[in-house]
Amino acid sequence: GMSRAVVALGANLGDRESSLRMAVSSLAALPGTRVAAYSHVYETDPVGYLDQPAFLNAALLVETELSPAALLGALLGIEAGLGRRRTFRNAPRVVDLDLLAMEDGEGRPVSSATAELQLPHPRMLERAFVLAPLSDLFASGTACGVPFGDQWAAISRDGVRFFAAGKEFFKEI
Ligand code: PH2
Ligand code: MG
Ligand code: MG
Repeated sequence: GMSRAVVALGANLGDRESSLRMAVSSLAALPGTRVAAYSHVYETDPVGYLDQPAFLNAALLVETELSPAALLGALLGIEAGLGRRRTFRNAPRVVDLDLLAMEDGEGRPVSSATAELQLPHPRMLERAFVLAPLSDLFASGTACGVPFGDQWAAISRDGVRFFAAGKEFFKEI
């Protein structure tokens, strides 16, 4: 069957809204892939490198026949196609598409520890700008085998502001 994947989106350069929408429509157009659910959109203060504009962040639940490596390659291709230039760690970006967690076709969580791909994403539980959209997607508090609900209840939500309802924001794609 199809694998399930959780993808986090971020944008803080140029037309952030357009970049998020174009990234989602590009993802939905990948072979053997559909967007099963999208979160609300949040405006978030930068974390890690502070001297940069606010981000828009969201997350998607994706169903795909692609392998984890192929999906990661496709995400990097979409980033590059939308004009992402890689400079330094945590630098401002037109769009960032992070593969957070994945399940194989039998619903088993995928783990990976290669240089190219770490699954689950090693920092996903540290960031309220990731956990807020995850909590929209997974009322159970577990995302493709990764429990995050306790951490979402405990983490500071400072710097994470509701921006738009996902249903409205992504309806034109
Ligand atoms: N992404 C980063 C570093 N810092 N801060 C916010 N608010 N949102 C992000 O998506 C983000 C960040 C590295 O990918
Ligand atoms: Mg990234
Ligand atoms: Mg990132």
